[in-house]
Amino acid sequence: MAGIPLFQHRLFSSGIDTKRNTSFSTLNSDDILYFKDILDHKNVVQDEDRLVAANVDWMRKYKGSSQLLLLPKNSEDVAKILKYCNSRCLAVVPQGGNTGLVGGSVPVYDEVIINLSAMDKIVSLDKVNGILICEAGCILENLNSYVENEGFVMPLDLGAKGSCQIGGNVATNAGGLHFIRYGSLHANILGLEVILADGTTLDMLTTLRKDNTGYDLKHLFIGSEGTLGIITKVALLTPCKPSSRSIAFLACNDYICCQKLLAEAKQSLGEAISAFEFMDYHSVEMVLAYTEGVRNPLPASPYNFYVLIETTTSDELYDRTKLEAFLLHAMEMGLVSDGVIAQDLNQASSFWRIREGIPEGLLKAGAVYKYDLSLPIQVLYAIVEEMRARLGNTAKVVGYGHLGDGNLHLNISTTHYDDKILSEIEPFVYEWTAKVRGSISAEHGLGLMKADKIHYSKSAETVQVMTSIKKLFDPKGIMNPYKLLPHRLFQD
Ligand code: FAD
Ligand code: 2HG
Ligand code: ZN
Repeated sequence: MAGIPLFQHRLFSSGIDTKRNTSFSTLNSDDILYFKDILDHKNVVQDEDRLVAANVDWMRKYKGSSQLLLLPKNSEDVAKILKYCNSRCLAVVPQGGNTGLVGGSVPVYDEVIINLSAMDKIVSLDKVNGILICEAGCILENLNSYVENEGFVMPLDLGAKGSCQIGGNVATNAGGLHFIRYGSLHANILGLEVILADGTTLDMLTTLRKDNTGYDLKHLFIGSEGTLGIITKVALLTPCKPSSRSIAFLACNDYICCQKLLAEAKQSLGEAISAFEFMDYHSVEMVLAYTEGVRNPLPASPYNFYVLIETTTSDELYDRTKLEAFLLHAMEMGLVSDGVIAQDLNQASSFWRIREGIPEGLLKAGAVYKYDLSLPIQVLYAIVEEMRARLGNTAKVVGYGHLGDGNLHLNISTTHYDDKILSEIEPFVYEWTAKVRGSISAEHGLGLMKADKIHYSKSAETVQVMTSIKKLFDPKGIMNPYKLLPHRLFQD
């Protein structure tokens, strides 16, 4: 076996303390022979460099010690792999583009990594209804380019689009930048094919808009983070591609102005809004400092908040006139201190680069503690200010996110991970969120990071039902163990 140490007990830089489930087997040479028998040899990866990359997450915060990476080429391969792993009690971690932000996509110990990247075929596009069927390993950006050529767009967009896979998006129920317009994947996914832990294929790959024949099981897999089965195919609705897109980059003096601007935008721009993103001064400072070629389109004098508004319609003149009139009105009302509308596609993408570049800027700045909160809009920024006051100059606290959806990304940037700082942040951030009846995961999921924090957002009875569902679908608990639900619920 490759020389990666096999831990029995792990304490992560994120403060998570867990023990390896002793009922899981460890990989042996017969297992490798079996996988080489059912897959091409090149898709049974034991190469140390590739294992190192597959064992660590995007933030380089969570590291596993898996000694095997499997790359199935089709659903049948996935079914054979899972059936075998289940019979041998070998734990597995499904992996897509490995861009997840909660430590869900990498092993905790020696789980076998099943990466879907070799399953990247488009099956069909119904051009009358805009229904796309594809394999789970298709990269989001590639899917978008494909459907755009046919006059459609993907109903979701995110900064990680160049690497994340549609299967990973479904497994995390990713929200992203156009949620305000197209809603959640629960609204856009029409069908799924899923392989369960024991290798059973659940064919739910329908393309019907309406189907009330019993429980709609596909919804259980949307947001299940690889804990119930592996998503192998996806059928989803792709909206018509809007022919016009306008983008404004605005500055606001305070958070109240941002809120009022959102209310006004909803009133005046209505169904045309496709994004309403906000960034505080500190997050913009972060992206400007760490990303080459990105500059603030507004004059150097710093503003406390920035808002990016995008409208998309089928009429360019209408779109632009509406956004200009709105901007003028917002300035007259004193909600906007300065603002600029993109004059061409280059400028539009440079505005988006500022917003989409924040996670990468934070990554380059050093260690980062990420919190992805759903909060009532009135208090959404208060937690950022409280955290800043609490941490003083030990850390940089930044707040940004999908204001139009009530989703704050609270990020705390430090030079290195430090238990003392973490103890100042947690459980404070979770208790605060629970007190205002928010959610501790708006769109990133729970993964390993928040598996044992679920009770802050879900009642004991709800967690109990979730645990029963997990045990029903995956009685041996081999699917992405230690994630989403508290591990202690599965220990004898
Ligand atoms: P991975 O990271 O590989 O996996 C994520 C989880 O899904 C894991 O638990 C994994 O086990 C499971 N999984 C993956 N594939 C499958 C499958 N086929 N079947 C079953 N389970 C599977 N998220 C948002 O919601 N909104 C954003 O705006 C957003 N922006 C981001 C920007 C950046 C720069 C980055 C790095 C991340 C961002 N994310 C965002 C996080 C988001 O969760 C992921 O980008 C994306 O949805 C994960 O897809 P992936 O293919 O990389 O999945
Ligand atoms: C985004 O909206 C992503 O950019 C990442 O969801 C958020 O880095 C984060 O905290
Ligand atoms: Zn986000």
